[in-house]
Amino acid sequence: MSQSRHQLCHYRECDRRRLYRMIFMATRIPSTPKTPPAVKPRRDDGDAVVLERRPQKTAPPQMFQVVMLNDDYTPMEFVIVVIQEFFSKDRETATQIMLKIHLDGRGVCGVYSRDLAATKVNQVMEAAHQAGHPLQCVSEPVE
Ligand code: TYC
Repeated sequence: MSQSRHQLCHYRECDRRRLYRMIFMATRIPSTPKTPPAVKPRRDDGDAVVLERRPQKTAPPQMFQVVMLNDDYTPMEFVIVVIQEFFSKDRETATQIMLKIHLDGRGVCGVYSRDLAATKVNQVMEAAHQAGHPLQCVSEPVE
């Protein structure tokens, strides 16, 4: 092989290797970047500690149950109608609640926000008063 022909072969070989290397580099799956370590509270000068701010969690509002009380005089039918009207219950549910109150002395008619529970109590007491019945009902915070 002549000198120039030998050199040409050498260049071709070099080119081929470079090409293979380029293909190898171009098709390589890139390594995933490492996530930075979690930031710890810094202790810089003396006792000073820098705390991270956390999103504040708001407690759900306190709910109130409207409890109706039993008495010996208010007619059962009146109580059923009141529960249907002011607590949006169907007749069957209202009857079950009335019977529970009659047997246990008290029963929950519904659970509401503080203001709505107070309104329900006023509506029931007003309706009972208008009809001349001693029906009582109260609102109390749910545990
Ligand atoms: N105890 C009443 C009666 O026998 C009926 C009644 C039920 C009254 C529920 C009040 O909240 C009440 N007529």
